[in-house]
Amino acid sequence: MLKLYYSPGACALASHVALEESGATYEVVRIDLSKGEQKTPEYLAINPAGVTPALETERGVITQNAAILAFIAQTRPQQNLAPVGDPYRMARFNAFNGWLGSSLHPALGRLLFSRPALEGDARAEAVKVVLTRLQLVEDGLLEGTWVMGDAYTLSDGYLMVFERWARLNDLLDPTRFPRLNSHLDRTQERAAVQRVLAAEGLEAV
Ligand SMILES: N[C@@H](CCC(=O)N[C@@H](CS)C(=O)NCC(=O)O)C(=O)O
Repeated sequence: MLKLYYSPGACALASHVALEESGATYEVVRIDLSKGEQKTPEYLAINPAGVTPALETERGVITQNAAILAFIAQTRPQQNLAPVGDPYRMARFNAFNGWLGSSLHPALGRLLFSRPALEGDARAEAVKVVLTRLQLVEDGLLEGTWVMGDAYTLSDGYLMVFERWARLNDLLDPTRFPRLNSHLDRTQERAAVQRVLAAEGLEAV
């Protein structure tokens, strides 16, 4: 059976939502980042990078949200969770998810999770980078009401993770980011998302 290693509210939420949306049978293992459980020898044997998510499959472990999302969508094509039958559109799906993992996530991570916390000019610069990247999604990267246009895909659950972090930290001004705010609200209304939030002990924000 598929087994997801996740940390509540962290970026693994995207993979957790993807599994729930897919209807797959899966189990979850909670890794408490605040206790350093991601660095134990047992977990490093699963993901040597010492981060969540990691998805155990019958063929081995997959890491990186972007790869896990593509795997889930491609192994359950009947669920229409990504444009799996169209190489060009699938590349666009992968590109968006790759950008989240390599650009928006690191920018937010630096601002919100640096220890010691950023202060002064360093913090102001980090805020500027985050807002610039959020603006890029607001103005150009959303193809429609959903990331890929008219239909929900697993990219939407992934984007939701960072919209949640942004809203929780007063970075998602509704006047500046109306599309992102509406996208976050609509995504959190989905039944599968609500089930996952409850399972992780979270609430819609
Ligand atoms: N690009 C990776 C990022 C993974 C990542 O950085 N996960 C964070 C949580 S959001 C983590 O486990 N951090 C623990 C640590 O760095 O010790 C992905 O999407 O899977």
